[in-house]
Amino acid sequence: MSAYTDILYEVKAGVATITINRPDKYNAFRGKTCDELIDALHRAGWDKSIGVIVLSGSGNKAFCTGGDQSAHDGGYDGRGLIGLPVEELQGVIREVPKPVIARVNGYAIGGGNVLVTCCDLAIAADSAIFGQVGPKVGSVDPGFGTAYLARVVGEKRAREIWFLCRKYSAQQALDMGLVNAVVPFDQLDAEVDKWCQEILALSPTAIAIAKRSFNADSDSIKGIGGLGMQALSLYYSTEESKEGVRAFLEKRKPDFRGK
Ligand code: 2NE
Repeated sequence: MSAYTDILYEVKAGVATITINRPDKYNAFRGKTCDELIDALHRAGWDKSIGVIVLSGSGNKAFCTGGDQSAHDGGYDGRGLIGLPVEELQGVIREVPKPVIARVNGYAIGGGNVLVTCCDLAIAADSAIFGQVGPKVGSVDPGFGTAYLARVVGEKRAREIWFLCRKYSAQQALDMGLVNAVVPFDQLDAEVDKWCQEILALSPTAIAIAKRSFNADSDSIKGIGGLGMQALSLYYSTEESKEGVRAFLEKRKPDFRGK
């Protein structure tokens, strides 16, 4: 892939940092963003000189707010089943044989929260805000976004997150096990670096085996995701789903019951 437009890719002393660089869209991803993220994750994931991958968003407002709603017209843009190849993106985070750390610098909403869920570790600024919004905007992220979230935070909490679409503070995310640490925003980079350095001092092969063995237990969720995306692509063609997208773009409350 030639030069990236939607992401930044930086390598420094064994750490690859991949940053979604669409701050005007609160780092929402479109099809091209997903393709670039997949490419960069493969690039870093199979480079033996790299021991840790950090995934982040640019600026101080958002880590990632999921699918770009301005590129959604009865389906997102892109080459995947629902447009966005999100299940491939989530899969590659899990498949690269090294830890992927989410550096959560702001809103982690919708598909952005799912990226945090899929990352091996997550370190958040105390200003970060987490949540799912699918049922508010005519969508859902089935598979790792639902079933694996339940593995991470527990069934009751995961169902609450999806059925009520509330927002959660960084401290609440820490309490429920969605993130590993919370620090003031101005200490975020130092904290992420500290975790990277500790990992870099350890055996990369032992870590790769550990990561794959953790994954083996939850890999069947990939099948749930594939099935769910098939259903989602049909749901996107309904008036009920389209009402959610329209309402978000028109900055009003959706009216699902009348559809
Ligand atoms: C993040 C949040 C909570 C912020 O709310 P607020 O009120 O502080 O700001 P506002 O005005 O909503 O957003 C600021 C600007 O960012 C854009 C907005 O349109 C707005 O632009 P301007 O009006 O200033 O020009 N923006 C934010 N998020 C965006 C997005 N995802 N796409 C395009 N533009 C976006 C609030 O903005 C929010 O809840 N955002 C999430 C929106 C959303 O619906 N995300 C997709 C969820 S579904 C998904 O990710 C998904 C899936 O369901 C299945 C598979 C894959 C992905």
